Amino acid sequence: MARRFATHERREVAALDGIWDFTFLGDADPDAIAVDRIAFDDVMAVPGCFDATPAFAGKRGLAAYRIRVDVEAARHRLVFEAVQHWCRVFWNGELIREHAGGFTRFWSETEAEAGEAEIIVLVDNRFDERSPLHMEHFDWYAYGGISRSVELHRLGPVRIDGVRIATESVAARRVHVRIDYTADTAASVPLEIECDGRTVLSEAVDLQTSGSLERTLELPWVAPWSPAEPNLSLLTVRLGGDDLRERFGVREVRTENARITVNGEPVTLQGVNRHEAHPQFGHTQPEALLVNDIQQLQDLGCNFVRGSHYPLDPLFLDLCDEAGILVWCESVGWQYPVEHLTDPGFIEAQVAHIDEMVAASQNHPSIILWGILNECPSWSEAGRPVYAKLLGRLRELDGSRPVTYAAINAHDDQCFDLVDVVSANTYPGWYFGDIPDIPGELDRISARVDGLGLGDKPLIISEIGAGAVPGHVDQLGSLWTEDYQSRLLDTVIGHLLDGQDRISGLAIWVLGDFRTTEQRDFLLRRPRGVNDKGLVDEYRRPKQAYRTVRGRFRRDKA
Ligand code: ADA
Repeated sequence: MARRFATHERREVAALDGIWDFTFLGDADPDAIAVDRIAFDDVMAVPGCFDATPAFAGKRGLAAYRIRVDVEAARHRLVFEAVQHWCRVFWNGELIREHAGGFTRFWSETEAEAGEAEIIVLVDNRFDERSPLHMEHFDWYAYGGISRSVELHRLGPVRIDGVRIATESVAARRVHVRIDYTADTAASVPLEIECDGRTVLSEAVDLQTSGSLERTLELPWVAPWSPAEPNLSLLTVRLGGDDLRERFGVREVRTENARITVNGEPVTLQGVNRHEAHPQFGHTQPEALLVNDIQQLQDLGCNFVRGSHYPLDPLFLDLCDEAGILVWCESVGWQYPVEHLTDPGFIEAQVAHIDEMVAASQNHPSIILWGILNECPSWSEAGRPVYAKLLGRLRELDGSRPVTYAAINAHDDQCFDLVDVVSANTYPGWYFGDIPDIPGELDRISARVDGLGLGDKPLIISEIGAGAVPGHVDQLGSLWTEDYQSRLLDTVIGHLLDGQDRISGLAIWVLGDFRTTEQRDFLLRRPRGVNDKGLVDEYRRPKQAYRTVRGRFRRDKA
């Protein structure tokens, strides 16, 4: 896929993005489909979301995608950056992978024969037991399709499956590198690591058929990454005949004295939540749209973005790395009921999804927080073990970043002791109370957290906002007007930036308007079928609140 750097030089990679053959199979049962007899009568863009296109708008069901490629006899890896939200992958009629979850990278491999190969992907966007992570009642539209890029990699006898680069010491410019590999047979092969064009390691290593190589590297020439100076480095690993390049930044994120610090410097997070959704492209994010969003974040004076409520496009994260925008990256989830959180199938699916999220995004220096389970029952005894398990899994995978979750009700939450950063969603002046109640509500949240004995943990308001129908104004500045939203956010920022010092992070709900679920009770609360708490509308046109927030966030840069 188009990243901001080439990920391979030696490994042969073919981009499969383009127009694929397509057909919509509706309510067909995927188990009953003979893939060799599918009649492809249409075409579809990859990446793309079929249910965002005019012909299939709003459709739920099974769809089939097909592409034909010429390959040489070799092991091949098909890499999907994301498929929404359940799929089966077939190579010349043979099932080679099933995947559920959406929003994360996965791959499947096959020993290909020389000649033309037919790749068919069955994609399902229905809500059923095949996709335990998706639910109909989420407050966003779960678009379906091959939503991010697809690549075909030709592999040799040794494969690099991942490279993780973690800062050990900023002062010493020391990083720890872990190279995960698989190999056809145990063998001795050369390992070479190059950073920013300099060879930093060259040796022979003994490989098993799978395993990891770990090395510590000192990179004295590298300048640290920070929001103000987002310096980036490129690390190329060559192992046997294979290679993989990753980009990283040397930086440390910690929590100290109730603040998040980057390289020891406390940061105040001022930013927004961001959905990856567009009326015409669904969850697919054309490059121009990503650039648009980064420009608007910078123009607003944001130094922070929360990826709500699923892992973000890798190219967006590349752009955040370059812009020095700090990111909260979270696993897919939205108000799952208690029964869900106690279902072993669901927990297993969350763990697999979290593993994929971390594998795909762990080298982005912009990511300073891992999150899970937006607004789920962290208030219940039954929910607590799941929070403990998933936060524990995140720490196991990556102990270098703080972990958090966004609580739906800070006043009765039971799991704040489990996180490094306490995060609360709250809607004073919208779902309860009036605009003048906002400072009191924010102060009560701080008091509750401190009252729990957690005064040393950083506290973030991870959502707060109000709906505004684009262009809607009246004499009263009443609910749903651009005036009301603007006044509400002005009060929020005024209090958080100038009225108190306990809360050190804010993510306004939300950067852009986005389509909500098709559930009727939601539609009755969401004019135009859109969650319209955006600072910009779904086509990124600024509302009045955009200018208000911009003025407040940029107060010292005007
Ligand atoms: C919640 C939720 C968001 C959105 C928001 C709203 O806090 O986390 O996804 O649904 O409310 O607009 O009501």
